[in-house]
Amino acid sequence: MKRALVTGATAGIGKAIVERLSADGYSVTAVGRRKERLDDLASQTGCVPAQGDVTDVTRMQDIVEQSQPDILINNAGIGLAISGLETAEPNDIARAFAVNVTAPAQLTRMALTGMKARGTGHIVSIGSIAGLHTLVSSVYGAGKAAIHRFSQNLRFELVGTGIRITEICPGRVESEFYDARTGNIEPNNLEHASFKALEPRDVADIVAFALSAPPHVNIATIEVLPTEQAIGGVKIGTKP
Ligand code: 8X3
Repeated sequence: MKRALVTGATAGIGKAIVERLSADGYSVTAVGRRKERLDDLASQTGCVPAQGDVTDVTRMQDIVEQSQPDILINNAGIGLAISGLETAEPNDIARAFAVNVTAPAQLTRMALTGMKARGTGHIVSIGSIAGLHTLVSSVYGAGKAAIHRFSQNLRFELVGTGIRITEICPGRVESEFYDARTGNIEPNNLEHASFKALEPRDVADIVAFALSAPPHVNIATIEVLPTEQAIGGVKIGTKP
């Protein structure tokens, strides 16, 4: 049975990935900060709950050593400072990069040791269209762009090891990420979509697809949008 480690597992895309991979027969360790939600998820899916903050290197090392993942899903992400640089709290900028960039790099480093020893592994990172295209947020976009380059260059570093690197870049997903009540973002044009956004399980299905490809096939980068979302255009500011 393949072992998967999923971060950001208590809500949204991460929770949907845990549900999907558990149903598909993977042994799943679910990492998140909210213990009650993790316990609920464990009783629903049979996953192993592992409470912790992804920026806590010591705790993450323990979890990786315990779970020995064949598959690492770097899903945990945070929308701090997503509303704009000028209004962002200094600590929010630091936390955004810590969660969205540094933590996936650290976790990947930790997981690679066992994967290399076993000669097989799969790192899946949930990026964003904000990492591929110019969108509203400088800080959030920079973090997701870092994940894009991280994934591309890691593939280069690991060629010849049998380890696959997949990056999935969703557009708008209906999840708590956009819920101002969770404290991630202030209410603005990133609030819940007024159109049919992607559902977390749509992204989980793509993860399952990438994992189920034959070992010689690496689904490298997938960009996925709601049908009613398009990217492009030029913004012109007028200074009086
Ligand atoms: C954020 C994607 O489309 O909501 O990851 O700006 S979008």
